[in-house]
Amino acid sequence: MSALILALDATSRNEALAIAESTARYIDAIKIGYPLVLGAGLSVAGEIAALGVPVIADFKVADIPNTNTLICDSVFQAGCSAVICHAFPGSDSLAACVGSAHDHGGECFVVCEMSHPGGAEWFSGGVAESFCMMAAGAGADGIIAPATRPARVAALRELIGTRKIYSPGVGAQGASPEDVKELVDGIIVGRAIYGAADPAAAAAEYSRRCR
Ligand code: FNU
Repeated sequence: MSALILALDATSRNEALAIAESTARYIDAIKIGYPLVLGAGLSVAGEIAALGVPVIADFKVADIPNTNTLICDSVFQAGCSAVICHAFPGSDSLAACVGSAHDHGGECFVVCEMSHPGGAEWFSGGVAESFCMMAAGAGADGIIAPATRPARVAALRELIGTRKIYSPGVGAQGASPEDVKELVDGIIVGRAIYGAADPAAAAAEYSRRCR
């Protein structure tokens, strides 16, 4: 049983807000990222949050600590409840993201292994496990792990314990909610909902399948 997180990668503000409104009752959070924010501006985060849906900022923050702090502070001041960052810049950079999140009463999630086919090239061979340990050591609230590779999610669950796992890759990337819903805390679905002819109906169906 997992929460359902809508990855709202629509690129226009009006379309995004219409989808957010029509799907809000079926979803537990909305994840926004560069596709929407570069088109609509960061203020769209506050507009979505005003609908009563927590907003997760998927900026995969990956810079020096000071820049990470500046980015994360902006994200939380804009109304987001969580930020997603990368681990590879190092433990000090990661600590900056976690620190900003917690200073604002928010959460920080760390990408440990990516869901696309190329994600298996770089993140395998112990890298994802190292990132997972870094995330735990930095006090992060959870990790991102690929629904497209449930065995990898299970392996990372062993390391991350009771911290949260959010899992993208369901729908357009080929995975099903049933593949990981017992292993993770949140399933991230983008195109299969926001690109559907009836996004509300698609959200309702994914919500049913995540429970
Ligand atoms: P959909 N996303 C991902 N894989 O897909 N943040 C990752 O490993 C990761 C992500 C995001 O394919 C991706 O950017 F770390 O349309 C997109 O916003 O269902 C969403 O998850 C998946 O979208």
